[in-house]
Amino acid sequence: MAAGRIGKAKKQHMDRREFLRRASIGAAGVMAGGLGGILPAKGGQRTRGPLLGIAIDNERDYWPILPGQETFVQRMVVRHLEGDPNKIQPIPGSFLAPTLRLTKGDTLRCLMTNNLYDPSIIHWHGVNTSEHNDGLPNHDVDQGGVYNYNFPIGNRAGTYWYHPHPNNFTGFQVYFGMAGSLIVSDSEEQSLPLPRGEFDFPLIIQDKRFDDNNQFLYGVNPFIGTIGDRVLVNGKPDFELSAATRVYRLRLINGSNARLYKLVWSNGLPLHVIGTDGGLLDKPYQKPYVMLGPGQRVELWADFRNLPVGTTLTLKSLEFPGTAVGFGGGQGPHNGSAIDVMKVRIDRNEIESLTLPRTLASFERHDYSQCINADRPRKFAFSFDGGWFVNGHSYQEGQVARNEIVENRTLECWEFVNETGSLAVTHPMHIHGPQFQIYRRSCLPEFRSAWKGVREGYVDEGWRDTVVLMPGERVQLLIKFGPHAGLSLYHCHNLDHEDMGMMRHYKIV
Ligand SMILES: [Cu+2]
Repeated sequence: MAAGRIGKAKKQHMDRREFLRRASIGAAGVMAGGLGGILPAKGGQRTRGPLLGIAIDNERDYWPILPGQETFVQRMVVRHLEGDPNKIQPIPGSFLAPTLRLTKGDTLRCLMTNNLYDPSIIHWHGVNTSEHNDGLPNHDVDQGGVYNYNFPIGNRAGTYWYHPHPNNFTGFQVYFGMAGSLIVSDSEEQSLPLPRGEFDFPLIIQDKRFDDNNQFLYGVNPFIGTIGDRVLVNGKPDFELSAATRVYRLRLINGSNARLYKLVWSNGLPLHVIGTDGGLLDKPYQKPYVMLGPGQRVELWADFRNLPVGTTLTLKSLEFPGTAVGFGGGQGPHNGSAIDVMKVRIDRNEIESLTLPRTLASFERHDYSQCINADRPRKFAFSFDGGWFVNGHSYQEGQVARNEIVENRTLECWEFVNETGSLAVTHPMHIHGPQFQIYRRSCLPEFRSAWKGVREGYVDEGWRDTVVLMPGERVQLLIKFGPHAGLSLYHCHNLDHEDMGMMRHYKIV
C-alpha cells in the first residue's frame, strides 16, 4: 500500500533520487565512500566518539526457516560503511538483522532506505536520542524513501534493540522479520567479571504461526494481538544453544508482537537476573520465574557448571491468566498459554571460575518526593472502543494533548491505569526517551488472584523503558525527562494494539 493512500504528509523527507542529487554522488559512491561527506548536518546531534556508519536497506525476501518451502520475510539488511566492522555481528543463517555492539560514547550513523511497499522507519528501542534520530512514526518514509540518523550513544551499558516503527505497519513489519539487537558496553560494565565473547549471548524471542506452505500467519485479534504457537529464537525454529559447563550471560529480548512470557528453566536452575531494559541492576536478583513482556529485556546469569555433559534443559514459559475470561482462552494459542522457548544442550566440559558478583552497577534511585507532581501523578487510563485508547485518545501524527506536555530535566510520576473491566488484557507500555524506574503497583481486587500468578516475576529493581500491566493493574513510575527537548512517544508495545491506535506523542519543552 502506498503511503499516499493513507493520507500521509511527507514534505519533510527527500526521496532517494533527490537525496543522491543533493549529495552529488551516485549510489555506488555511497557504498564506496561512506556517509561522512554526504550526510546533511541538519537534524544530526553533535557527536565525537568512534564512529560506526551503516546502511540499512529494508527489503522483501524469501528465507529458508522450516524444511521445504521458503518463507516470505521482510528484512533490515545492514551494510558496513564506516568505522570498526567488528561492531556489526550477523547472526549466521538468520533473516534477522545483525547484532550491533557499541560502546557508550560511540556515534552511530545510519542511512536507511525503505524498499518495502509500506512506509517504514527504524527506531532504536531504549536509546535516548534527539527527536530527529528516534525513528518516530511521524517520520516514516514511503517506498524508495531514505532517512538518515547521526547520534551519540549516551545510554548505560545494556541490551537495547532496533526495529521498525511506522504508523499502522509496525506489527506487520516486526512479525515478518525486522528486528535486531543493539548492545552497549561501558567502562563500568567492562570492569565487572561477567561472561564475555561467545558466552555473552543475545536471544531475540518471537512467537510465530506458519501455514501449511511455511508462510507466517499474521492474524490480529483486537484484544490479544498476534499470538504464535511456536517460538523462533534469533530467527531459528527449535533453537538449541550448544553450551559448555560454564556461566553464560543470556540477554533475552522479547521481540514478539503480543506474547508475554513467564520464564523458568525446566530443571529448576535458579534465575539470577543481572540486567533489565536500561542495563545492569545494582546487584543480582533471584526470581522464582521472570515475566518478560513485548519490547522488554532481561539479562540472566545462567550457570551451567554443575550440569553433567549430555544434559538438555528447556527455557519455557508457564501458563498464566493473561487475558480476562472470553478472549482467546481455550481457543488456540493465547497470551498466557504455555510454550517452550529454547533448549540448552550441555555438550562439553570446560573449566571456568567466574563467581556471581555481589554488586553490579551503581545508579541513582529516583526519589518520589522529588517529583514535581508528587501530589498528583500524571494519569493515563486505557479504554477500548473498537480500538485501544489512552485517556480517550488514539494516535494522531504530531498531536499532543495538554496532559502530554512535560518540562525538560524535571522528575515526574506517571501512572498507567489498566482498568477496562471485562475487556481487560495485558498492556506492555513503552516510553521513548529516558529510561524510568517503577515506583509502585496495585491491582483491583477482582483481578488479584490472577495478578498473584505473575507479580513475583516482575523485575522492577532497575531501569525500564517498557512496563507490563496485567488486567486490573495500575503502575506508578518515576521518569526524569531530557536531555533532549522535542516530540517523543509513548505507546503499548503489544504491536497490534499500537497499530490500532494505542500510541500517543508527548512533548518535552
Ligand atoms: Cu496494549
